[in-house]
Amino acid sequence: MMELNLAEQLARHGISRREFLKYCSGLAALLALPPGSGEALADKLGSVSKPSLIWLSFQECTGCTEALTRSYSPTLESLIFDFLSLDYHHTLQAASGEGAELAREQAMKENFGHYLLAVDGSIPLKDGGVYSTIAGRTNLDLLEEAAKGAAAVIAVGTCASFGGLPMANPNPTGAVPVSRIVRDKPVVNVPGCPPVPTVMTGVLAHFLLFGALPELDDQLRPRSFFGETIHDRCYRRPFYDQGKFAKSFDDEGARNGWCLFELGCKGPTTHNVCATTKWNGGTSFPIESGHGCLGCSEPHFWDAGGFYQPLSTPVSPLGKIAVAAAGAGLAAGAAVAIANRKAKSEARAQHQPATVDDLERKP
Ligand code: FSX
Repeated sequence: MMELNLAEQLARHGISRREFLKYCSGLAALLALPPGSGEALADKLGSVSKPSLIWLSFQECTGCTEALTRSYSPTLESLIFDFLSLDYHHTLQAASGEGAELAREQAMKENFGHYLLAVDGSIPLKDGGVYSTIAGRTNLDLLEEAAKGAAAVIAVGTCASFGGLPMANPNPTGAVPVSRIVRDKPVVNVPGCPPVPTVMTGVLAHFLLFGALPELDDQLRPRSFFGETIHDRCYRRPFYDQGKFAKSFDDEGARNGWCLFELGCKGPTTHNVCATTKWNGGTSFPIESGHGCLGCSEPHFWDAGGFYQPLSTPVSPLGKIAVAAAGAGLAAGAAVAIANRKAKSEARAQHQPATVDDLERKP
């Protein structure tokens, strides 16, 4: 039977050309493509054939897959995800046991050099990697084998990108992120615990369109999605600039929708698109629900000093400047920008992923 391309499959699922164009225009804007490129993107994306995607799950909670597949239904994002040839995925595959492992080996062999490898979860290295094994093989062994034939590797979620919860102090399994293991293939980090589904599918769409990963920042994150902080685009930002802060979750400030900075919001030091794309089809995001950002897409967020502690001592000394500046009605935005730079530089010092130069080295 002739294989349908993406546009034909979307039509079969009742997605009109108009809806597809709308999605592509939004995606083009998120990917920072030139204005008006939505239609070209739709034409190209609509005609791609299905590349093989092999998805390995290591030390994680399955939240990343849940976020991607259950965000709301049916979504264009999830349909695009479906139209990759998903040849191996623990949670989603029908096969099990030896049959599943054979499918993985066959997909790697048949698509060597061309398949996409997605990894969620961190990799335990302590005690020979015994803390997480699949079919009797360590995560490290499976990752090294699968990375050899991959065109690119996508680290899905904060665990795969930065170590996440498994790597939190005292890191009992010796967990490390994907970029500490894979050094000779393009690696993109899509952090978030879990990551925003639109970002995940945006990275996949970029690869389908251009055969390459999008431009990355110094943490190997797609610059177009992680170039700004939550705080930069937060709808509560005017209250921050006016020095209007909720002091508790049930005070008058909270009821008035004032800034959650003093309740521990990590928006000023967290890079992600939650404030613009939001979750569940653009319905809401944590800050809109009345809870501060936890900073889940940044390195070391579990160890960063408490979810409900304001960005001040001892985590980020410059957070103090932000609070003081806001309180004094000074240039709080400038103070936060300084705090951001300091936080980034501290994060870089602690976390040393492959460099962008590494990514440009072809296999
Ligand atoms: Fe980690 Fe993902 Fe958080 Fe969970 O696969 S990023 S614990 S949402 O599941 O890896």
